[in-house]
Amino acid sequence: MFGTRAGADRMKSGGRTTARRIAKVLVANRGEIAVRVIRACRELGIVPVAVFSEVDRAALHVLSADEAYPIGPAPAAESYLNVDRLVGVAKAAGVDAVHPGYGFLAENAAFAEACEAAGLVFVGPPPSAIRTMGDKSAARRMARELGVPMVPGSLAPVADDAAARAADEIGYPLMVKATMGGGGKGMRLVRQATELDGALRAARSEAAGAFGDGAVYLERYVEEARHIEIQVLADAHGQVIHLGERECSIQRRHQKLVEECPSPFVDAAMRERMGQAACRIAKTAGYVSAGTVEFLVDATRNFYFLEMNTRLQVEHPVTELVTSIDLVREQLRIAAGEPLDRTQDDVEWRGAALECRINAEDPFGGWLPSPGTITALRGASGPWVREDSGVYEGYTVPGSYDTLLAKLIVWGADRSAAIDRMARALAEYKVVGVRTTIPVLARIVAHADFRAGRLSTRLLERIMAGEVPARGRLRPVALVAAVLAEYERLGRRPLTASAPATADMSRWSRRPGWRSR
Ligand code: MV4
Repeated sequence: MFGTRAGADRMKSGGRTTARRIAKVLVANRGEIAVRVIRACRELGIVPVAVFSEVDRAALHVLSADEAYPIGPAPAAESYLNVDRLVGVAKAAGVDAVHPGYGFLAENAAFAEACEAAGLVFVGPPPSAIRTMGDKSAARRMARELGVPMVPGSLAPVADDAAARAADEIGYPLMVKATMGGGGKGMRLVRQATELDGALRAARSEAAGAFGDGAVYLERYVEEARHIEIQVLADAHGQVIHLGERECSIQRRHQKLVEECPSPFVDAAMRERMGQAACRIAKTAGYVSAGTVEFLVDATRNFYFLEMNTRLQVEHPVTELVTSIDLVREQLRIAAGEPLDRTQDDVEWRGAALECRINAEDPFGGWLPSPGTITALRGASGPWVREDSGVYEGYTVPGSYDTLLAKLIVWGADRSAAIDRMARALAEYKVVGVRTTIPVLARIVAHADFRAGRLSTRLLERIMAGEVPARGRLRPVALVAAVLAEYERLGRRPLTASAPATADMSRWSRRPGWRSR
């Protein structure tokens, strides 16, 4: 449909669709997700256009696009969050549409509106759907009206003087959550009534700082909860399908490290029920494009609606590998007014996929960001390994943005095969010059509890404390990955036979002083 006459013909024929030919797209983002969107554009014959801040002139997404435009200084507020600048560049470049990626302006209704007002297609949901779901109270009321299970709590934001009574009705422990928040910001656990005032104050000030709105609501705390989300796809013609769940296996302070599809906790019947609930929520919100409905799942498999993310998510590739559906391609097709090309019955789930996030952070040094020049880089590849990267050897990771460098995504016939493959891929992956999360990821996939699908919130703490998995229960491939990672962490030379005389392998070993860069 892209790069052909078909879209234009449909528009001329005056059918009920609002088909628009999309020939050129502005990618309003940076890093790996900008590269990911550019790849989808290429496969569809769409001309990709990049934008860059002053420190991103030589970034991979800029090198990957056909055209690239400067949008301002390094701070995101002056570049990647600058609505007027982005819309101005989009018009000057003559694009038909704008893809926001994730983060930055992806869930900003005003940006979607500004695009539409300028005659540009926003590759995402309508502004009204972004607004409804951005307000967690409104989203909760909608879910409640649909009869979707929810954690007991307040449906409207609570005032300070009404909070104590509302809290007594809900019962302790409970959570204070930012109405305009999401992803854990402006969220506090309250174990007993004496902690309520302090938690309210802390959540309100964090929410006011992060979202410009200090409104909060209360929710009963679900112990030992799992965080499971459903991917949905909705077209502009009222069709909504779900692509099953993802589970964030391991996270730290709401930063995800490992994600997977399917969840080891979800069976076909539960997937069907959660999927139907997610589709009903999306449909009622007038949702269009790819979106994600988040649920909490308790120990006895009851699920509760949490919130809807109105964007493409970082972890979308695990769903792509298991369903064989290219989510960015579908977003672009949907934005062009195309109907979904399959029904719910056509969606099939095959095997298992895992994603590990490789961040430029020092997990053994307080997880501090580790910007700097990547002096040596060897990615992972081979059968059923996908690397979505935003960096290259010689690239200098700026300190101004999120630390995500790349994502390693693998597919296996089952979860166990995928874990073995991830261990192998992590053992291949080498980054020199900046510290990364790779050693921790290698420990995670080597851990018996992770392999058994026991994904408790305390697992990462135990792994970081250096707990050694039970003897004899470790798969050799995972053992190799973990040992290699440990050797590198300790600054030892790799355990290899002597290298060919002609090859300079020295940069692969971390020489004393590399820390100082
Ligand atoms: C909760 C919860 C327990 N009870 N809500 C985490 C991300 C954000 N979207 C919501 N989160 C939670 N909400 C209630 N009512 C526990 C979490 C939570 C969590 C859930 C699953 C897996 C890991 C977690 C880590 C921290 C908090």
